[in-house]
Amino acid sequence: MTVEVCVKAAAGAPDTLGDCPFSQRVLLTLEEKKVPYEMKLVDLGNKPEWFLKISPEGKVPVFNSGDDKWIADSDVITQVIEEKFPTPSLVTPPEYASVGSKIFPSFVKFLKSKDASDGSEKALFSRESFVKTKPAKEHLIAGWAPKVNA
Ligand SMILES: N[C@@H](CCC(=O)N[C@@H](CS)C(=O)NCC(=O)O)C(=O)O
Repeated sequence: MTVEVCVKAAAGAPDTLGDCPFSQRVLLTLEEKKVPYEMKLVDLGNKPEWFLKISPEGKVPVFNSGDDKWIADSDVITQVIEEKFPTPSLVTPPEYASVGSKIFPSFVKFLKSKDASDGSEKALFSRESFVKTKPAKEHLIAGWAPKVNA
């Protein structure tokens, strides 16, 4: 049984991981739980037939836990991963339910930061799972350019 996940390839570099936050979320979940998986990169600018069969809406990520049933939507996928691979739990304990609302301000701090050494980048991206799954700098945002500029 192989866990498989289709994620976005970088625009113009189909063999390289792209910059889709929904794909990254699923990859981070698998990495944090140390679930072995096979990653399939999908060129969204040139979607292959096999991909459209398992993802009729043409969206990534899609995931299957080894039973060949492909599931779409990162919210649903991360829930299924949590159920199938409960350890370590990534469910937010009730006492930390408000943590999500603190993440946004730290993103804002990072985005507005003019001082690369103020620790805001490190605070967000120093986890091993982030380092392992982050797209190359040249593919960040650039991958969205055709849509952003459309
Ligand atoms: N609600 C979905 C959104 C997924 C989504 O919009 N993915 C984008 C890439 S980040 C996509 O596949 N877009 C289709 C396209 O660009 O053709 C999720 O949470 O997984």
